[in-house]
Amino acid sequence: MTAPQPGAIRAFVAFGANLGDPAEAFVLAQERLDALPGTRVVAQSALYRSAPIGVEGQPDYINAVIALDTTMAPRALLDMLLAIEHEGGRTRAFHMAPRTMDLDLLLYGEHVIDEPGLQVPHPRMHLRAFTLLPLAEIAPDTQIPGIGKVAELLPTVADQAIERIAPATSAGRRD
Ligand code: PH2
Ligand code: MG
Ligand code: MG
Repeated sequence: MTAPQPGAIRAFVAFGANLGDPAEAFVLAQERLDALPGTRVVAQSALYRSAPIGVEGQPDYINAVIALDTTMAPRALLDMLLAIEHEGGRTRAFHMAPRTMDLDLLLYGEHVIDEPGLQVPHPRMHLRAFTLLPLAEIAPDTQIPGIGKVAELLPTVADQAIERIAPATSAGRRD
């Protein structure tokens, strides 16, 4: 992947869905992210299917990772992720409820942030094949601050079943 635009931060967002039409939700997420102020979607992984981790008896998840260049502050970006989830039909019936769209901020450059509701790097991203595989597909050399390089972490999640199902549909550009 190319270097971030001057003045912008390269951020990575995890997409997850196990309700409704995940492929459609993924396109909506990319369109809305690309339309944020000072923000461009610069890459997206294929879609990946895996069994839900941490919860039983739910449909499989469809996961992917989106790379952004943004001048938005991390908290403002997080607020926008929640707004896009809402537009994508996200409800919060209970903890770990099936969802039409989950957007998690994985990385914001090499910044380390630990605030209520905003932890970057995402504290479990390096433990999950459903974040590491799509991230490795688009940015294998990325450093997870305090953890290591994405490509070098892949063997540690090799026991987690995950299937790459389709190249992503790019949302396209408005300009
Ligand atoms: N998200 C969760 C809990 N478990 N499992 C998979 N496979 N994919 C997810 O995105 C996921 C999960 C909470 O956000
Ligand atoms: Mg979330
Ligand atoms: Mg999540």
